[in-house]
Amino acid sequence: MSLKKTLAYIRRYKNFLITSHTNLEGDALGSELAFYFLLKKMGKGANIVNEDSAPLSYDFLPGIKKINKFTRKLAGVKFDCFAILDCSSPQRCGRVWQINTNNKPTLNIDHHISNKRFAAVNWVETNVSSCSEMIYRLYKELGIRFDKTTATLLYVGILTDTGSFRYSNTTTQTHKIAAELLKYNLDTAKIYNQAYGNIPFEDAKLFIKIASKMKLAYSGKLAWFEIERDTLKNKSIRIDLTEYLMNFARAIKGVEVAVLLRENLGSDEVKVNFRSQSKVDVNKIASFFGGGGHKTASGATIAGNISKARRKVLAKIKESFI
Ligand SMILES: [Mn+2]
Repeated sequence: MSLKKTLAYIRRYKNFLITSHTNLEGDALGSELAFYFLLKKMGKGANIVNEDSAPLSYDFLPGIKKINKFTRKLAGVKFDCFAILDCSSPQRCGRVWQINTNNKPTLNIDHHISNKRFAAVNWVETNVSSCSEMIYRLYKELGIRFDKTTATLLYVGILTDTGSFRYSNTTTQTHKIAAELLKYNLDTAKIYNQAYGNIPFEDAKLFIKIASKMKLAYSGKLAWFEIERDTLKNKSIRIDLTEYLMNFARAIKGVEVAVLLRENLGSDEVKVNFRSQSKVDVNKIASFFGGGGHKTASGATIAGNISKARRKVLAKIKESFI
């Protein structure tokens, strides 16, 4: 139903503004760029504007230079349809959401279970691995051919959102799509190394420093870390530190939930990331704190200092183990 409306919007409008969530990662960037190229192949205009800049580790993505970080100048960009990808709520777009002062039609394409259905057209599929899988579907429905660039972008989106095809969101369909994308001459070993290798030694040391302070609770079912404000001050980190830490914690025997608490630079807030093996629904836990995400991966921002946030979060998670 909403796929039909999505296709109608894509056919009807001529100039698109594309955005995604803050803390950009592979699926957000891959689906934005693949959607951008889809529109270009249809002869339409498109601009990508995000609240945040793309992490340096995604420099290798074809077309990455098309991605703009929000500035006042970009607030004047012309568009007749506003597409928000891989993003569950307007708050997660940051200031980009406010560009739409003339209330142009909004289109939300997303796979988060916590999606707020905030746009005029909401195409939300919570059983697919990634937003990139949905963009793949658009190419198919619209009869637009893939090429090496677009196949790479969608493959990277799927690769990163499935944790390299190992999370429970990986389906038969996910593998079928990946198999088709591989036909476009993709060097999967090279892509994997670009996405997960190339770790600067400074980043590795930072990872070790934080990981060495990991703690277990609730009979080893919870692993948690903290990153204090000063740890990341004046550091430019290339890797997705959260992903590395969470995957490390989740791989430990007996751990069912992993939590990372990070003091925000410049404000009295704590950003909390949650990961679960499968049993515990961390979307529910993050939603309790005003955030959201997926059943096995979610996040929230909690006001106050880190020790208060830690007490609240640990108490809430305890309920899942009783
Ligand atoms: Mn995603």
